[in-house]
Amino acid sequence: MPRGEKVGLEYLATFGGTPLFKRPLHVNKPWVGDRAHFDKYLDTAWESHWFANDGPLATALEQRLADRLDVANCVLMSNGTSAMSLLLHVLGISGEVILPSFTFVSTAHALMMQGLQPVFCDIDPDSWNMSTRHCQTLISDKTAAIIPTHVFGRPCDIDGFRDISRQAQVPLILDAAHAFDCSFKGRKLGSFGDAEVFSFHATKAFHTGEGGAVTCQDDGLAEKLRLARNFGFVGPDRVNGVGTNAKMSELSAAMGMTNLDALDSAIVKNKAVYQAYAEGLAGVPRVSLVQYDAREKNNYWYIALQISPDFGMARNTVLQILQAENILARRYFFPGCHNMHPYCTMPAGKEAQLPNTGRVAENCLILPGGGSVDPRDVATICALLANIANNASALSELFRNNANTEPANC
Ligand code: T4K
Repeated sequence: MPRGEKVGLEYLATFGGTPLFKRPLHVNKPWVGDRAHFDKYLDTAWESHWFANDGPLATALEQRLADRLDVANCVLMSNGTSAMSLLLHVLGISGEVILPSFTFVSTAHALMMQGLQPVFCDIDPDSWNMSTRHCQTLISDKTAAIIPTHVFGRPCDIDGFRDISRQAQVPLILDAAHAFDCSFKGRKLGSFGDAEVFSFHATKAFHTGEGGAVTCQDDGLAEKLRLARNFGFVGPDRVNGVGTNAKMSELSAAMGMTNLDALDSAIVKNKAVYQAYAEGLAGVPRVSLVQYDAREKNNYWYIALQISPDFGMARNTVLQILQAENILARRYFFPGCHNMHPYCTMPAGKEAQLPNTGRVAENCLILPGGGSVDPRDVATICALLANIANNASALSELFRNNANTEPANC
């Protein structure tokens, strides 16, 4: 019997039983490539004493990433949020920007810091990506750009957004933070829209510890980004405009080179873990696992679940039970950006009508995934979820009198 099938509910850790896992299982625990490769790359920085400012490792990594994604330019940055901020800055736009509320809050913050107004758009209930239909209704003469996210690596409706952005004559920026090495119509993400923005944070499918990039086909845009990430320097003592420090260090680039060497085998492992979940959850009632289009390239990094509203127990109670067992599931992206400060106090948040965002944010759960999870542990997690699902009503009864102590966001 898989260990998750604790026979009596009283053995659950939330009721004082021993947790199923001795050590916490994190969502998106970083994976790493070969230590010997890392040492070799670090040695080059160590020996040359070159650690920053367009060093040889960062320059080589940019070229390898551009080749891998089949895009003309990859401009590395210190993280995904700086990449987005700098892109907004060099585009020189002003006004409103349409983005999903069901995404990481960094994009809304980047807009605010560039003096732009976020306009939150609802998602499609099946893909969880920004809805083209709703986006169309939000376009106005103040719209300055559109920024959909490829949520959990599944491409948004790129063709639909391209049409909308062309008609409105505004840039289309794609947030590809989750989507490294994923494809749309057989082509890797990175070359669509006016630009795509990646995060290479440690918790991403491909990472550099901290890092990010803007990819684009336009050489002029790439050049502006390269200057702006280095204070606008066009040569020693010569600055041509406002810039910042958003450069990637050679240490991060060494991590990136190492992980790129190992990425193919890492994705094979991610897929095995995803498939173990797909098999383990197949018979579990009223939960559905996010599906990846097998005709496309996927990184299989996110294990995203939807708990059906008729599950018999609130998603937050499921989360509480899992966490007590040391399965540190997360609620990305709860409660949706429009329900977070400061957006919930602004008309952009208060007046937003986003029913699908609300439903998905209330019912989603992200489970530990990626190659650092042992597929046998996946069997245990799935058996526990089956046990919870099959006893949801009885368990809910036990939780009924628990006060909800979570403070409201707004
Ligand atoms: N757009 C989208 C769609 C994004 O998802 C993100 C970032 C961005 C843009 C912005 O890109 P960056 O500026 O971050 O490059 C985490 C990540 O920090 C963030 O990068 C990510 N999205 C977001 C979805 O998740 P938190 O606040 O949830 O992080 P934290 O510290 O709670 O860690 C998440 C889990 O990973 C925990 O279970 C702990 C585990 N973990 C974390 C780190 C850093 C590890 O096991 N090892 C580690 O080294 O934001």
